[in-house]
Amino acid sequence: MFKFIFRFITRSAIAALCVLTITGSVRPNAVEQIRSQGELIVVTRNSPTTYFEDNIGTTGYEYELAKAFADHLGVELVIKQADTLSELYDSLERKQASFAAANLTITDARNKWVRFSTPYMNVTQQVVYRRGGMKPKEVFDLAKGQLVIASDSSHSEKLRQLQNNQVPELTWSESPDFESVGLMQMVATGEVDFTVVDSNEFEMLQAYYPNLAVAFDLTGAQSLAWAFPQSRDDSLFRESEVFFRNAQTNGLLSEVRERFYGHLGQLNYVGAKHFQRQTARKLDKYDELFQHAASKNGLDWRLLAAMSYQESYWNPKARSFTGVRGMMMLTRRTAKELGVNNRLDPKQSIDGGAAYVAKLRKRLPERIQEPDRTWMALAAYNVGYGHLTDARQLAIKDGGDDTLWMDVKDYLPLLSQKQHYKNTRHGYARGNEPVVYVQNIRRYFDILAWNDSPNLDMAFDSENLQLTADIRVIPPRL
Ligand code: BLG
Repeated sequence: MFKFIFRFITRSAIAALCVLTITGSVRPNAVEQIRSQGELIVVTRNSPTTYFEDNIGTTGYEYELAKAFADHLGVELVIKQADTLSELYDSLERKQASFAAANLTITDARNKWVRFSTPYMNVTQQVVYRRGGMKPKEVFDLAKGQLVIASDSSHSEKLRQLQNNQVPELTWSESPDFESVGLMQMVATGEVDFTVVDSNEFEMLQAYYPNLAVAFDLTGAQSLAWAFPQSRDDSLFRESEVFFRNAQTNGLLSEVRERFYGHLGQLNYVGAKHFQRQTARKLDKYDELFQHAASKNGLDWRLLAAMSYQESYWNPKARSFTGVRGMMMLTRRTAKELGVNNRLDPKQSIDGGAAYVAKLRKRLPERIQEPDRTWMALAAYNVGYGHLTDARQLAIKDGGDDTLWMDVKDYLPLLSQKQHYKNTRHGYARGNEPVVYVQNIRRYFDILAWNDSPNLDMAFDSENLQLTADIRVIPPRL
């Protein structure tokens, strides 16, 4: 009898196992499903550090990285936009997206319910205050002013930890509707005293809000990563590990980082403040000239405006010691070549400068792709095409990649050192200048592009930011 029962049980178990194996092998895993649907759905937020649309198209650090992962899988990227962090978590939980790519810090609380990918960037949490306002020196000082942050954020988690363990008097307000741009704007306008944002967000937005500064770091280095919903099927997660491993070795990660963060830090407080003031005062007067010249030459008008600001602070009568003149600072020789007879005439100068940079961009070898192509054309505009070519040659000789601005910008400064320039075709050049030149223009361009961005407009518009949103006050624990 026992024997019979035993046999029955083993047989049933084997049968069940077979059914499981068969159905298991029939049901496609996450990666197979994504491939058969032809799309990867990723949830993110609309912000300068993640994903935004400007007039040229869709971009952002997270967007570019997710796009590269979609390419790796051979599918289209579909972006699902969440307005708040809780909305973002919600769509993860409901599995409406394969993962979240949204400047998310790996934290203990989040680690309990999501699975984080390989980290791709380190940040610190920073306390931001307004210059001339109350400057907190340490966490205890935060209780002296109004501190506002985003709910469900890593910042909220950190403040709660501090309140529980060291600073029970800590109090703050939080709302799901706030994100870093809005919070920094509120501190900048004096509506509130402090906020907490991630260092990469501060770095990116600092030029936009020159009257803001970092009071102190609230944390040490923390990692940003993609968040995958917990699931028994980890095929996509494992594929992301392969992707990140490749992205480390083939340079993709450093390229994307360079593209969005490489030029930051160039603009100091005075520079940013000046840019803001001049934009308000002068840009209206010339924007039509920039737009006209841009459309004639297939360029973005904001690039021309950024160049002209870097060249002359939008002063048509500008002149350098070397006799270079006008809004786009044409040399006498280049002006002649371009048929510009009056360099002090804003229209002639802008049209000439636009035609010249467009020509340089065309002249570069085809294997140099955007945006590096534009950055190199700018460098050539400033230092001369010949010197730029020399720097590219130096990069090649040294095992660098001459199609990447990230590499070429390291070799340009060598053109001022004899041991390097003596072997080049065009010899000595003040090679550091075009590097600073390009970085500044990129910075100005970012600011002008954000001013113009249909999506980010809302966030930058102070009328949309009021402390009437869904605010929760976190009281002290005394
Ligand atoms: C650029 C020319 C390039 C020229 C290089 O100089 O001027 N660009 C324009 O005229 C638009 O054509 O290249 S070359 O023709 O191949 O030799 C090199 O000679 C201008 C630069 C020079 C710079 N600003 C546009 O960026 C300038 O004004 N330097 C002077 C600085 S200082 O204040 O006098 O020290």
